Amino acid sequence: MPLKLMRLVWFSLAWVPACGFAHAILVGAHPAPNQKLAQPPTSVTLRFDAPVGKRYLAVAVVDQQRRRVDEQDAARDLLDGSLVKASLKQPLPPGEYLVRYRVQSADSHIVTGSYRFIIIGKADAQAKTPSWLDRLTDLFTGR
Ligand SMILES: [Cu+2]
Repeated sequence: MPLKLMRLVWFSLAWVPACGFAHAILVGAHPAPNQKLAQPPTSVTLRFDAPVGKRYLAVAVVDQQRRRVDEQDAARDLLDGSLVKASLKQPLPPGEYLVRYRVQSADSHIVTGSYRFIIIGKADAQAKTPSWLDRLTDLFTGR
């Protein structure tokens, strides 16, 4: 490789932020992203692919009016550092909620993320609104 090109490659690599370890990735959650729950959950549990740091750890759950609905007690599990749990106010009314989290990866870099879950009311869970397919089926079967 010509020296000039080698220098160019070296310089372009130097611009990539050094990162020795993989960043913490959310691999599981309860409630799960976009999950529709008939029963209000009592807590949010986040599972990462590796233990996360205690520092900078934060979980905030807000309703559609951006009000905090968590008990601001986010903490790692005592035995499993890859599990993070936060309690929720009881009981949460039906609606859409946003979970936002911030954790520190093993390489000290901060990872943030967010996802939504929905609590559906009991009335919503029971009343089944006919879909277009149901209506079409009704039309053909003459019901
Ligand atoms: Cu990193």
